[in-house]
Amino acid sequence: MIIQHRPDLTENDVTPKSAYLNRRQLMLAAGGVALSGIAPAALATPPAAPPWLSTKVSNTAYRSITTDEGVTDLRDATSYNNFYEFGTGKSDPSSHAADFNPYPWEIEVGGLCDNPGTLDLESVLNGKRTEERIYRLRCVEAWSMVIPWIGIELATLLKPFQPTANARYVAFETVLRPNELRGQRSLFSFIDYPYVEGLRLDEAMHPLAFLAVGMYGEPLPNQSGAPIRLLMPWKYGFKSIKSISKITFVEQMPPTTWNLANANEYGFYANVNPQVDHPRWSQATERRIGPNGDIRRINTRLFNGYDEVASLYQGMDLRKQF
Ligand SMILES: Nc1nc2c(c(=O)[nH]1)N[C@H]1C(S)=C(S)[C@@H](COP(=O)(O)O)O[C@H]1N2
Ligand SMILES: [Mo]
Repeated sequence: MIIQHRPDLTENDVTPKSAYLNRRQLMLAAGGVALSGIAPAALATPPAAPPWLSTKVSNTAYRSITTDEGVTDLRDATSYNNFYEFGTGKSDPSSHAADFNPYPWEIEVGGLCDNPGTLDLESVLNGKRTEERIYRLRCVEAWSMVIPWIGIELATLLKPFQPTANARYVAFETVLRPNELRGQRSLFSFIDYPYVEGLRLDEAMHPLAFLAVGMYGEPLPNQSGAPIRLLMPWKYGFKSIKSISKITFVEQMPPTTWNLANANEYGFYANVNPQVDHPRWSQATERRIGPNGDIRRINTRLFNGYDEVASLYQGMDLRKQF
């Protein structure tokens, strides 16, 4: 993991940021691990982000969405992960993060649009103001975190490609690199690769749909989906696909990884909903992994508390289209 001090922190900084930065330094100094059962970080060092990216991310001054909920420690958010490309254990992504080199990076955008093309990461961000958004992340497994991401609205990336009138969905793909991603080499896997996800076009264009290139003031570490990943804060975490290398506008609802693995348990929409249980467990509550590794059980909210998305689903039976 790349650790740098933010040169631009001032006393006027909002407390969550200063608090988590101090906390991070403390945790590093103590070599501490806040969540029990988490393996210590691997010794090998992952490839460093290019300086232009570190600068752009750490210079992000615009904080568009904040919260008064306690922010999860960086240490927990980057050592308790789901990223099956690195393995199925929660500590596998951070342990094996050094195997993966996401630089340089390209995203191919195509399908039903007037301007298909391939962008490198620099072009994705070029001329765009990055912003910080503190989002709740609610995994379908019933744990949750509160994480400060840095990035851009998904719509600002998508619109210039000019999706055509018959484009009704957007499909996303994670990079396929079995040489670097050991989970993609494993003979027995719960899921197929590449990891694929999808959104209805109006969901993708919603202002809350976000592409992150950083978190906690730094470029994304590999275990968190470097160099660019989706965040759909009103949906279960598996919709928030990591390390995106391909985006395609399509007419039909695209296949999605967890739905392919088990359609009875994981729907296409995957909107957070405390009234629609997973067949094997309740979704009414969640384990919130909060500051200082403190874990408490809290009630889960419809759309993870992001009520402003409700109009997207008017007239739909959310039990059937789960
Ligand atoms: N490519 C890819 N993206 C992925 C996953 C994955 O296994 N592979 N796991 C998903 C799941 S289940 C969750 S909960 C979130 C976890 O993000 P985090 O590890 O940053 O908390 O990433 C999602 N994105
Ligand atoms: Mo998840």
